[in-house]
Amino acid sequence: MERTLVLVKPDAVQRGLIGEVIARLERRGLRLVAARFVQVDRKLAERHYAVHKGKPFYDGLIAYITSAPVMAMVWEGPNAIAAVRQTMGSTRPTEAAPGSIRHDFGLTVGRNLTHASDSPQTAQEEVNLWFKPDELITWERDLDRWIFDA
Ligand code: IDP
Ligand code: MG
Repeated sequence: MERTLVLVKPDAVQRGLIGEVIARLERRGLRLVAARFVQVDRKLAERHYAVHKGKPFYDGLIAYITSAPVMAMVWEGPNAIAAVRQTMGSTRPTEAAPGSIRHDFGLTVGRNLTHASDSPQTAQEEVNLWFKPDELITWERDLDRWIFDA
């Protein structure tokens, strides 16, 4: 079982797509662990995107992620990290697979709607950055045995 951080970024919040993103992750079979609606401050933005510091798009990225609230969530399931990245689609919407969120709702990399952790290590770091341990809910869903095979 893996856990991964998902952000519905400011453009998707402004466009009324929080429910759409949640619906797709639920329909995929993933299980919600935590959720918080957050106005991101510069400090959190810089910590979250530290790996991109110094890149040409960094200042624009910090402005983007702090421009309106985000819906931060943790989702879990078998292969959750890869599954959620796939549901989001490639970083550039024009390279994202048809049926993915970035394909279906996006045009440009600077407004690509969502964030999802890209590896087990970043998933753990990002979950810890955005949520306190007691905000992560461990629970069982009656449907789990029909979706998870372990
Ligand atoms: P990811 O969100 O698919 O993991 P990353 O390469 O980690 O993609 O980049 C983080 C975010 O930075 C992207 O989702 C996008 O919002 C933004 N970004 C990445 N590359 C560019 C670019 O070339 N121009 C503008 N923004 C970019
Ligand atoms: Mg990334």
